[in-house]
Amino acid sequence: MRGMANEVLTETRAQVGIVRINRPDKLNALNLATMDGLVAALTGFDRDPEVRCMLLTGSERAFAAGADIGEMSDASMVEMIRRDQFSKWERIRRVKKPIVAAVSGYALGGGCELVMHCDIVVAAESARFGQPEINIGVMPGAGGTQRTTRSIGKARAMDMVLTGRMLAATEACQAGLVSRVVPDEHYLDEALRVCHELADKSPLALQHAKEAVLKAFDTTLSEGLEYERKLFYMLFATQDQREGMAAFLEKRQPVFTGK
Ligand code: CO8
Repeated sequence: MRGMANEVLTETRAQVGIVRINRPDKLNALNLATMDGLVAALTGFDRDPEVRCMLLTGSERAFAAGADIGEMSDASMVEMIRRDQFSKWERIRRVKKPIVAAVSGYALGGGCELVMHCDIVVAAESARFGQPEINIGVMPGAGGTQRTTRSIGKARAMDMVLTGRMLAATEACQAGLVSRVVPDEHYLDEALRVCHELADKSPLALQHAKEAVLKAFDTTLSEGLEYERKLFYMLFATQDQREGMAAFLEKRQPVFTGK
């Protein structure tokens, strides 16, 4: 793969921006350099008009086993505040194009939280998900108490966050943390297939749809419905809406240009 920083590798394949976390010896623990690399890769692809969606993956043994514990173990509260690591996570949260996670091995702590920053999650059967921070005397800090609760409900979120127990891929899928589980050897192919499928759709419709779904995490139902309606109306100002509906009526495949 073409590089950015060594910790994060990037590559483009037919309008899909591929981002790979590359610290396999450390189970892809997310140190500061890796987080910088991730932000640069994802925001770079978000700005690139040739890219329509992103695939985020790790290695076979680990998507990411959490924040780098060695980098945090001696830090004071003031030092942690000064590092302001969460502004990087905020930046990833604001990525507009869809991100598909291809997860194999461990997705723990910050790794599981990173999965929850993605939009569609494809997991290998042997993938494991967890928020084990409680076992090292802390708690989740990059959304692990909030996004788990909203996506899998209080009972399961409490179980994960308070016990640190790992969920197997099928359990994570049943709970709603993951959307597809495939045999280990197919997880990357399947995620890439999803990406290519997304790349053929209207990029503006995708971005608006992503924004609307994420709004549901953040607002009341009536405000969310209002927001959805406005985004829906806005799409009628695009050529892609004309093209999509005309193609349906003419019984042909649409060609979306992002205009
Ligand atoms: N940080 C640093 N190094 C790690 C981490 C990690 N999170 N996880 C694994 N490693 C390293 C190990 O130290 C080891 O390095 P070395 O070979 O140099 O000793 C190497 O990766 C391989 O790991 P193991 O030998 O431990 O492999 P095992 O197969 O025996 O065990 C486990 C795999 C179960 C995944 C085990 O490595 C483990 O428990 N890892 C830690 C998991 C964890 O606690 N994660 C949560 C971290 S805290 C967090 O994520 C807070 C997020 C807050 C938001 C982020 C902003 C700061």
